[in-house]
Amino acid sequence: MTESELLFDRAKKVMPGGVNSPVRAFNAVGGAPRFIKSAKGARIYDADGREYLDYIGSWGPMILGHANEKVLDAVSKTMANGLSFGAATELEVIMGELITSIVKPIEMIRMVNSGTEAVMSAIRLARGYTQREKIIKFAGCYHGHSDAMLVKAGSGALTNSNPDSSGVTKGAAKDTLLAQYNDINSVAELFDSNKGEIAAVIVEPVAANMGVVPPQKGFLEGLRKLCDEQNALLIFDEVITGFRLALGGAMEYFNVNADLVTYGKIIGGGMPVGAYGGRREIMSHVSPTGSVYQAGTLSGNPVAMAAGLATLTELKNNPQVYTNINTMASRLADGIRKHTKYTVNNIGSLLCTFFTDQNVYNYETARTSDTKRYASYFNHMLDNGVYIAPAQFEAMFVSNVHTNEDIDKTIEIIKKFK
Ligand code: KE4
Repeated sequence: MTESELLFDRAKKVMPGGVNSPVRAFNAVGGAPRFIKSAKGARIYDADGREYLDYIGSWGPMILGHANEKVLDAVSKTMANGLSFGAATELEVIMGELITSIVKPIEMIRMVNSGTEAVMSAIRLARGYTQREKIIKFAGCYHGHSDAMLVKAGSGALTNSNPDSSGVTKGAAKDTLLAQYNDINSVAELFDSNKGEIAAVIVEPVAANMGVVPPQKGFLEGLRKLCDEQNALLIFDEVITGFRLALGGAMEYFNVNADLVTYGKIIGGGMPVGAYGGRREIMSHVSPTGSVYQAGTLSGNPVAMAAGLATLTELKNNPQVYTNINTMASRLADGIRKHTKYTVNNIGSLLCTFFTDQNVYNYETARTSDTKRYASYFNHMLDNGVYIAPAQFEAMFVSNVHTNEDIDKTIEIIKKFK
């Protein structure tokens, strides 16, 4: 048995499915998940010392690559002063000033510890601010695992066939209305049949949890218009797209402003960080200045802030990162299209190969994918030293330390997949 298999046997005795997050399990692709021992740049190394070219990057945070010197240096310097105080620190102020200086529509921000917490808090704020209760989400979009969001959710919920999780009560889910991604009429119909009751529409501006599904022309603009007409808030869940699609995220990339934005992943540089932000007149409703309560022991943790600040500062000072990662991702997508008959969606540094011959533009079309074929593809890539998502309904992430040689090597390996 390999070290990963031995570790997996032990893990299954003490953790559900042997993992601390279902998407890490290999249920959809078979075999034991690889237990990772270290990582550097675009490569990860498993417990058996095997090297993999990594296109997950911890599900998005590692846009600068693993173990970036500047990030590690910032973390080690900060942790020498203590790990957590449960009190305000200068680093949180610097983080707030940096994000609000980069993302103009955000005047105030609150740090939390995960994307789930960011979304859960933003939903509560939208309801408190509008005094309305209903929320529109899109089938196949994943916004973390808070109860109200586990309705036709994507990512691991979709992969493991529980998009409507058990344990979520009817009461918790009754105010979550479902629309279809890229179908603005499905949203208009919900507004019409729930007049004056909808607090917000939450959307992944690029859906990346049913595989990668970019917004069609006019979709995001249409959501903006409907929310303005109906006095509802538009929430962009930018946990994946934030600081990835552009420094200013999807709002900059598509030139559409949301009222609230949620972040995770990249803003923590690999440490547990989430955040939500928006206009001052909305954010001022958050405790302690307002009546919407939200709190967290480790929110704005100094060590996590140091990792996030080092990452965002590097991105701000090196705008060519975006051209670099987008060009490489586009080359990879073209290479896969050239050598397979499958649908490849790519936007920015995100891409996904759908094992279907149909265009994939929403939950229904994403689900035409042959997940068994994807499993064979995954294992072909893994056996050849390339680490992609162990599930069809996820994304590939290209980092700034992937090279053209890496892309060429990946395409060569894909060419051999039969
Ligand atoms: P976290 O709570 O996992 O930090 O963030 C939840 C979340 C919210 N919104 C979007 C758009 C997200 O993609 C996520 C989390 N993404 C998954 C990967 N598809 C995280 C991986 C995991 O669950 O382990």
